[in-house]
Amino acid sequence: MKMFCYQCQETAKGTGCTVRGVCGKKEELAKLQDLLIYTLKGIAEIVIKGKLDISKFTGDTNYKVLSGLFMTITNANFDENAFEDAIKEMIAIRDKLRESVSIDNLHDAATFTVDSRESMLEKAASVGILATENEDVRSLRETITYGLKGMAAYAEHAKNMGEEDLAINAFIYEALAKTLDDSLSADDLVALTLKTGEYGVKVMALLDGAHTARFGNPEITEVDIGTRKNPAILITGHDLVDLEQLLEQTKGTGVDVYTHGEMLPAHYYPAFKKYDHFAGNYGNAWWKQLDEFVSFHGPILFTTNCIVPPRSDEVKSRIFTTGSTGYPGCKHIVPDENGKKDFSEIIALAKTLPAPDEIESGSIVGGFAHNQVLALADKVIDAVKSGAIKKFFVLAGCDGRMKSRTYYTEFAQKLPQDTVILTAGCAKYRYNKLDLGDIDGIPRILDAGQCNDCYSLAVIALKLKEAFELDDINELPIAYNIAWYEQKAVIVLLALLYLGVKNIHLGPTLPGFLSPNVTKVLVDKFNIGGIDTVEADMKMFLDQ
Ligand code: SF4
Ligand code: SF3
Repeated sequence: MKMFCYQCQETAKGTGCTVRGVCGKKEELAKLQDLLIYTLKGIAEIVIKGKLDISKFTGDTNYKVLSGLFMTITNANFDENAFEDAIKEMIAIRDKLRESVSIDNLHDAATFTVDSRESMLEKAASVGILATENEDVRSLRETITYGLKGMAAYAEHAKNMGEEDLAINAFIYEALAKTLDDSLSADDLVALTLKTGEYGVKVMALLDGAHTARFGNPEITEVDIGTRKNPAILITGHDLVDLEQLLEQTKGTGVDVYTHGEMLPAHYYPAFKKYDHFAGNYGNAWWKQLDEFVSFHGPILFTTNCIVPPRSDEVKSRIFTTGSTGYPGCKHIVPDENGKKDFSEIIALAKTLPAPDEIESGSIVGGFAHNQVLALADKVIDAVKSGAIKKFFVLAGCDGRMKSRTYYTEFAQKLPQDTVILTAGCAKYRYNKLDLGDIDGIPRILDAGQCNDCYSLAVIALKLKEAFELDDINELPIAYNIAWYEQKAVIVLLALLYLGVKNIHLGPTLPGFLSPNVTKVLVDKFNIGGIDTVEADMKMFLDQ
């Protein structure tokens, strides 16, 4: 076996990528990612055993740990050199921390040494996922680690806006350290998995607060999906601070800015409406980029996942990365000491390239985050009471390449007229351009935003529970049919479980990292299920 990775939904045969990732990740990259995670666990062990006060850390150590986790998320970073540099940097930080305390019996992760790429690869071969022999312990350790990756991504976004909650960083250290601890039982790790969900809620609340404080509350917005005549830049990923800087720097240059994939919800924020050159959304979810980037013609800025290895050098020459993303041969833009990123090279390139080809026209409507939906609460509650709305369906999460995901389009199309879809994340592209009409003026698809805005859906559910004076969130007429792909979806799922949501159906396949016994625990405790045919599932959900 050359490598082993089973962290995403598209893992080979549903069990693990062993030769090369379906995502395009090669053996060397997979191993460097394994070693980076191992190094971060070593740092965590020193922090926990040494009882270090993380609020006293200098030099952005806490942020760098978040970034280290973030860059290993599926499709975030394909640049081996970036991982080699990160490993070296984290080992230097680890060794400095270790020198500041005196602790006996540290784990190898806190002490190992490597001095070259070769030695890194050699070390990585013995510290990957399969180093944990017990299948259930491995499954739980990985579930926690993937949840932490998603948590780190959201914490990093918040920190980019100057917001942090050190209790979240402290939990990340605690949980990472515990994934090295052989004395913990499977039950201990189940408890830690649920605690990861608790911190998942906290981090999404933190990010929601940071976004809305800085950019305002998302509001109902019609987003153009056609094109204009000017040269343009396409921005994708989830980082709204990068978008803000790009919009500022493109002002008055004659270059338009379009969003792709998970950047679409940026249009819903009041702060971005003032930019006339913020033209609209181009294309669909991440996996369609291979075709859509060709017809876009202009430069593309990746702020976070999901990158698909480009097919041609022409497209590659137009790709720029920043933050935790990276791709070999593509220019990576780093901030200066004040956090400012210089996008002038991207803007200059845009001016030399043709305007995008129009691939569709019209508009889509979104902006139904918690504040906007709660502003409509009376209307929504009346519609439920009168029976005009029988059920809400949370169809949120990630999109992906698998053909079986046409299930979600068909499911949305076949839902009865008295149902409303609540969505967030790039999963929405499977149905957000369908004309499903409205119920007494309430659109039948309510898009709350990015994957992290699944938090909004939880807030809406909790408020409805209060409004209907129910004891249990599961008594609400809400069904959860969630699509997942990468590790942010893992933290969203764990957060929903922590909030007590039961009967979640997860598709298009259940995670390969869940062992049969761990799956059984989730079924017994939360009645989690997979998906079947559209007809069978529709009947099952509507009978609930
Ligand atoms: Fe395979 Fe997914 Fe891992 Fe890529 S991220 S190597 S597709 S399991
Ligand atoms: Fe999508 Fe990659 Fe998960 Fe933010 S952009 S939801 S998959």
